[in-house]
Amino acid sequence: CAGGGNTAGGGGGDDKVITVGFAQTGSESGWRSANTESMKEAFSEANGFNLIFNAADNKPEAQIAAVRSFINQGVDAIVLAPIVTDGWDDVLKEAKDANIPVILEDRTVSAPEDLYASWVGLDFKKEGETAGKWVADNFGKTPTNLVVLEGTTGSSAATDRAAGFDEAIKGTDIKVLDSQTGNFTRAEGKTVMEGFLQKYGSTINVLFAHNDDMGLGALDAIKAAGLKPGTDIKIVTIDAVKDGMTALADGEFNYIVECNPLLGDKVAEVVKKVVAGESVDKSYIVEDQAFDQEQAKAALPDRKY
Ligand code: GZL
Repeated sequence: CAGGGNTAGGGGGDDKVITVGFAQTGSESGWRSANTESMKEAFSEANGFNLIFNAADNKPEAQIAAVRSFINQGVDAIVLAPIVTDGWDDVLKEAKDANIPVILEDRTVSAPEDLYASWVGLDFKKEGETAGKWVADNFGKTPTNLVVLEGTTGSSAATDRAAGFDEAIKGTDIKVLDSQTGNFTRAEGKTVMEGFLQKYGSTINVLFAHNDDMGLGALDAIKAAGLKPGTDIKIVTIDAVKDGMTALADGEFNYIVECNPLLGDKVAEVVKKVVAGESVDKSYIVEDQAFDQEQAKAALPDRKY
């Protein structure tokens, strides 16, 4: 109705700046850098946010302290990319008691669902299944020795990818020689792969790395051992960041399952709705795809990360 639509009183409405505390895992991988960039772009001042950013250097106790600090600062909302799944109940209860909504992005927590407003993430189990199906389809009918570089122990990404992968290779002729964490980093991926090569040498036929960065670290170890990655040892990874896709296009990797890090816009949309008191879904899953060497060559020029 003409002129009658305005609400009385101060600023209010949707022009209030939303102060958000974002507790990021750290900067362990290329994926994480792309995710952080996406979040900082989405939670910009131009988009109506005041972002307080903390990266916890992959240390769960530091990340819990960061969330507690956001509560003490009285932020309007907290966004959390939890390093590990467990240990969150107490501090999420404190946020709830302080009436500060928590929105999860990327990985998940084991805490009760009523302690967070929503989760924007990816289907890690499906990513693991897709990687496992590729190994089963290509190598499952003959005796094949596999080693695994696992992600951060206790993270939902590592746990769920392992579960999906293991299910997909069940009943095949694939033998898991060894499986250890490389903590999603290049450096640790290289070190663990060096250990695998010392122990199993050229009997290793396939490497499954839970992310590109550990696979990229393993490339150095494989070459130092006089073996040709992508040929002597087939490599399948997850993420599809630029360096991984380049290794795939160059024939050093054989298959990559994407894990989209560009979650910022969706998370910002959910935060605005939650702060405005609107209802949101408990979870939003972002779609992934997968690439072989030819598909990587075609996709690389247009990749955003
Ligand atoms: C997946 C994310 C993982 C990536 C790694 O969503 O949590 O953590 O696969 C990153 O590269 O370190």
